[in-house]
Amino acid sequence: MKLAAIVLIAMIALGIVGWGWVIGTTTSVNVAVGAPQPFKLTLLITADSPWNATTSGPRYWVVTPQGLESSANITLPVNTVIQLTIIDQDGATPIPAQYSNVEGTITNVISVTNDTTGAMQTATSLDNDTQIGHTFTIQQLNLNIPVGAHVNETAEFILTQTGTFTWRCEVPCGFGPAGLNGPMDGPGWMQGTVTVR
Ligand SMILES: [Cu+2]
Repeated sequence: MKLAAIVLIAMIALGIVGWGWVIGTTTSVNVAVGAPQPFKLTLLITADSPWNATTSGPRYWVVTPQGLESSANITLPVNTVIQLTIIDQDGATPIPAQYSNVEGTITNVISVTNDTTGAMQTATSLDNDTQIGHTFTIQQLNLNIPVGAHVNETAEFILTQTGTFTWRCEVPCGFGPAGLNGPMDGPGWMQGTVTVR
């Protein structure tokens, strides 16, 4: 009788501990699965992609495990940390000063690694006359990321609004007297859409 009682108490205790463990484990697993993982977006800016038979220009690409894909239509998840890397192989072009400040990234910073020296720095702006190659800008979402010339740059941001928006480079890096033609007009070159969903 005594032994049976001890066994019963032990079984109840084990049961409680066991269920507690299961519930605890299940809960923590659910939290881990449910929390959105950061989304990685890697963009490459080539300096001289062939625009036509005789002319070449700078172009944004999306880097994927399968290779380079068009940047004409980029899809990003809403309410998720986007870890953006931009590799800029192009040089600097003077740009309107208003686009030299980092806006809309987490704590409004970018992290810039120089291609040649390997030196890394965080920055809240870049010099608009000498340091900026291009920008990755979504005006409708108040996102402006100046991209250094010949750098590997990272930034994190969260988009909280769903919809389709226009991304564009605000550096006059195209053809024509004002630099606004060609790639600046070309979807998948210096502009495109970002669909947030
Ligand atoms: Cu550009």
